[in-house]
Amino acid sequence: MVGLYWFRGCKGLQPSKRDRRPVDRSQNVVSSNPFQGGMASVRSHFSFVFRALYGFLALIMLQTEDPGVDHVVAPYLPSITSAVCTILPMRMNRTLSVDAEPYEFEFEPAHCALLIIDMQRDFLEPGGFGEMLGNDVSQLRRAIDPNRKLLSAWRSAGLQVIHTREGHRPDLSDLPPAKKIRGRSETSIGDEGPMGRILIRGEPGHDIIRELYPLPAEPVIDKPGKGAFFATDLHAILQNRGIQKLVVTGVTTEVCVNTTVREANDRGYDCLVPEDCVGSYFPEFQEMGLKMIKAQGGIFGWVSDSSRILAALG
Ligand code: TIU
Repeated sequence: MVGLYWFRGCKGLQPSKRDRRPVDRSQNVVSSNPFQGGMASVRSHFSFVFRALYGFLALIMLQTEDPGVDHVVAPYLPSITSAVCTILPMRMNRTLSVDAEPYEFEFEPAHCALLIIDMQRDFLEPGGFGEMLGNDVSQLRRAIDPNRKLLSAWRSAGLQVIHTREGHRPDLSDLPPAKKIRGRSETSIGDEGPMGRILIRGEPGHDIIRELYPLPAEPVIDKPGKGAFFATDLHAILQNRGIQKLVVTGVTTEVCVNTTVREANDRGYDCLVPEDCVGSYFPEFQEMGLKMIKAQGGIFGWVSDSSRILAALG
């Protein structure tokens, strides 16, 4: 009996017609946001308060030992369910504002994804390929903890997370010869490195560091280039999930993060880069890579830091 009422109440869990709005692919941007303001919002708050009251009553009744409690409680279960179903979309569709440069970055949680770029073992771990090339990995490693905190808050809020990894097929069929020979290094992509074959999918060094390891539900984009949109299905995933804005973190600031933010900007996404969540082996590139993004009124994005994003998430 209780189960039946619960099931009926859960109809509200299905996306509304608004949320199932079509995606305008010809323009490469998603349709307008579904946030409701004004009277609709006031009505929604009232309805939530009343339904929450009923739900509260039902919870008190659940505490009783009365064997007939099923009959008493059942009528209120849809109210509990509706209250939950109402407050979740309300929280997801509110507009949040992050203190940022060149001006505040506004986003609705339901339409903003956290995109974590290439936090891979070979780039970040001591003994990896990055260090083998003579780079100071501590310059990148200081982005780990801020990323961990931001990722944790993003997950707790039920928001979308996407990870990327730079790498190639084991047969190197997607590796441009120009990229293979670039740098004239003795050891290059596809060769045996300190953590397996360098930048090859499936090798230990290619995988994401333990601290930021993806959950099963979080898409991982395997990208053959520096930008996360080149030769990947990232744009399709973002469009299908109604994402309009991105918080972009990861490494390295001036290479894969910068390239991805530029690609995203050209496809109609607004990007916010928290400076403590991105890293470069070179301090001067870290500084300039961020300056370039926010220059000229935010020529291709916004810059802030993780504490200000966490403050906005509340
Ligand atoms: N992810 C990324 O930035 N790949 C690089 O190759 N970065 C360098 O800085 N080399």
